[in-house]
Amino acid sequence: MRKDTGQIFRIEDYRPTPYAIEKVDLVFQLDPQATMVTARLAMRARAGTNPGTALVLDGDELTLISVKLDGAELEPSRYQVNSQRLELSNLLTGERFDLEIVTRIDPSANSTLMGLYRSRDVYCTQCEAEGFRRITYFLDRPDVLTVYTVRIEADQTSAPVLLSNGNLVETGELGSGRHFAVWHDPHPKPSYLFALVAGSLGLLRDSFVTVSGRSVDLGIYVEHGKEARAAYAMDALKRSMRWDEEVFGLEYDLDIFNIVAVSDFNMGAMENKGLNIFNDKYILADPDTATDADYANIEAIVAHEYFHNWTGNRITCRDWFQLCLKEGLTVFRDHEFSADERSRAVKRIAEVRALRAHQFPEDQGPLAHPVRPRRYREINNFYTATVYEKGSEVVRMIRTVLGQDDFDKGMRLYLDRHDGDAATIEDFIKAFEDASGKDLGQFALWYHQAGTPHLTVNAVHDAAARELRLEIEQSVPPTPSEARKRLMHIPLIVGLVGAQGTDMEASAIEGAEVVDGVIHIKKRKHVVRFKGISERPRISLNRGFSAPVTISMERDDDDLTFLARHDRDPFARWEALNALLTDAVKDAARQIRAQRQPAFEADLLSLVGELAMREDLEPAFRALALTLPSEADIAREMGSNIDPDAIHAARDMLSCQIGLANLEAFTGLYEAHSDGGAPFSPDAASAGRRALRNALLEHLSAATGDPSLAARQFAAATNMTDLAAALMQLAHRFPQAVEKLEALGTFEARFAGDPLVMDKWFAIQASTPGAGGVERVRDLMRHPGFALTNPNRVRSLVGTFATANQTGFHRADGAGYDFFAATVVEIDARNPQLAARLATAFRSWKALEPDRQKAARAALSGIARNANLSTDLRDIVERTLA
Ligand code: 0A1
Ligand code: ZN
Repeated sequence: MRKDTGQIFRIEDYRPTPYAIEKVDLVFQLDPQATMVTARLAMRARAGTNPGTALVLDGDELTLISVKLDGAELEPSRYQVNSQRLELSNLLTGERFDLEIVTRIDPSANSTLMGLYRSRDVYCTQCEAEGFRRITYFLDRPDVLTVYTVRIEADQTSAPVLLSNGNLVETGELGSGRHFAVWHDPHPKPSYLFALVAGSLGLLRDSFVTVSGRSVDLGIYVEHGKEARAAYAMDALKRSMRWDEEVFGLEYDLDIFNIVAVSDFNMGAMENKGLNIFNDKYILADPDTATDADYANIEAIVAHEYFHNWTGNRITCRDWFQLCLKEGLTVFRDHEFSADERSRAVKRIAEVRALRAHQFPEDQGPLAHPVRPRRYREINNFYTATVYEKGSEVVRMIRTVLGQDDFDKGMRLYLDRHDGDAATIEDFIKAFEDASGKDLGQFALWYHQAGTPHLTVNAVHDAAARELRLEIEQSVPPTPSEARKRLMHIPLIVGLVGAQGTDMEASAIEGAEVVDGVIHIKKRKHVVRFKGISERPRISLNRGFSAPVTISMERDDDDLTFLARHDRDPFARWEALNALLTDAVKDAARQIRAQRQPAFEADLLSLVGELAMREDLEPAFRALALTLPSEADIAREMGSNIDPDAIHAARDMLSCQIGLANLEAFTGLYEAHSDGGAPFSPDAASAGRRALRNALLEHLSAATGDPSLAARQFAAATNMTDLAAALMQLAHRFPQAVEKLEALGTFEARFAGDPLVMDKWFAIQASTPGAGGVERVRDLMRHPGFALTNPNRVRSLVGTFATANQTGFHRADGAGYDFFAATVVEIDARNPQLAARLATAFRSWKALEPDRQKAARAALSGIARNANLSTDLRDIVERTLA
């Protein structure tokens, strides 16, 4: 494993390399334990580089075999080498020179899943962010772009498929059962976009004709026998290609686009030029094995990786501090794609729920960092919700601030001006400034300043003056490394809802710049006056979630109820209901902690029922209305002194009360939404109906305390969505019932041979509430279907336990923390990235009640005491503890 040097990388230290690489020829002689890699680099000294300047190439766990300079083997005295770097000092060559470097690597022993490794006998690569240096010594940084030609030699029987980036130029036989293929990628690219795949794989083929009439061969490579399960991903790919042409004017630029699905992958997928590599979880789907959520994820991730071809590949990042340049923008693009393909309203609510669940805790805890960070110790730890999801929100806000037309012009200018560049966030912002003529100086703080801004809003209606005054005050809480914050530019969309439920129009608005309904908050305090408002309106705040902020405002339950019924903005309508539900659970949890019996307002129970029944609303929205805030959502909203047991009990009681108050109506609605044996379709409308029915199942099961409805659904289910939802109710709500035991057994017997489906079985059990979670998860780690070496298995069992089992992980005696900490350390020895990511589950430990805080600190300190931690894990643990 790479040794922890403790080095901190700083943005201000950026310098271009003294040498450029004009082209590279790579030859891979693949062998499971001893792959030989020959890299021929055509080097050029950049203007201004002094003769003799050292060339320092990055490496990681490499064995060097030989180095040649301009064809002549170099004496070992002419270079310094260790497994981390190769330095050629006193490089007295001409402006141009050739280097040939031969290294040997062992893909079978590579358990980090970075560089060249094996996943079920398939050779594959992962090079972002710094994996290419595990293949050969190189200038392994994103601002070194070069043209790659790749020759792959391998055993013909075990590796009939040989793939790399770009276009296939030659194939042939080598004798002794070996063959080769040569790939050439004409587009200069950084090393992190290099990819190679070799193995025995099944293929689903298709083709796509681009807007200018070029035909592109499409291929999705999967495990043999699973080709049919790639059909949905292929469909999503073709829709993505068309959408990017129509909406962003961006056409694909090679003759081939391949995707490979592998079983062992640290993240979701990777956008390597012309050869995307995917975690198979985000490719494989059919009705029997994939849920509606799986289908939606596949569509979104296939689109995301494809969209990177322009935002990421054609225009890449100058350095890793600029990661959000490609990720925030590409997430924004995939969100827009899904919104167009599905329901925009429902998609937006889902995005906000995810942002609050993943990014808000990050921004409000010890791991907070700006969307564009200025320092890092381990770049792998910056593939975060802040860089991705908040980064996307910032792009969305640019659109809100500029309006669609200027946003489109700015995008066009950015794409034209920087095609082929390794760019920065400053370049990105400048393109929008130049295109719109607007100053985004203050707005740019969204990239530079960590923390979730907070708005305090106070509304005063003056009937005599026919005026509504909104006093809006902003603050940004301190975060690690930034105690003082500057004032932000926050685009806030506000609606004033009149007694008829329609929006009231003000005759004039003063006190802030208001353009097309967007209030531009720029000062610490604004008093915004809406003129000509004779009756008291209900205030619909932050419509469409126009800014990723938290807001406090006194609003009584009647106003929220009114907005939940009438607001024309679907996000704000959901938000009003969500606020009511969150407050109800918070209050109930406090009662329980004080040993008192909580009670819920009858009006709230019937409001939920009413929204669930509203035929004018789409089923997916009604399902969201029925979905209570999660236990983690409630904990986040409570902020401090958190007792997960009380929250769990309170939330459960509310579900039971909602079910009881609407028993008949919900039962009828549940029956009415049975699919009646109709063939499965993964489209959004059908998925919405299933979501509604499964949300009803939850409240009905809670209300009746009877497992039979879930058991019946389990027996009758004709698709994985309904099957898994039923199994979850049985497992989570009826731990003692025979129906639960039977269902778990049936599921296991039916899917034992399908690891991706078994992940659902593991996850459902890992998230089963109660103190027994630790023991259950520990037992399941011995299940033959489990493997500590496979990231998907680890995430579904160990990861789900720590992030989705509040009562198990946060067990009062600290056993959950201790078990988890020990497991993370064990994983770290093999796969540092995976271990570090898991360990972020501790990030909100300071919000817990004092006893749990103590236990969590002890577990974290225990991890930190290990002498041999990876840089990845040490970085997370030390920042979390600080
Ligand atoms: N660029 C990819 C994410 C990614 C990052 C690092 C990886 O290393 C294991 C893999 C993938 C994306 O945004 O999809
Ligand atoms: Zn991405």
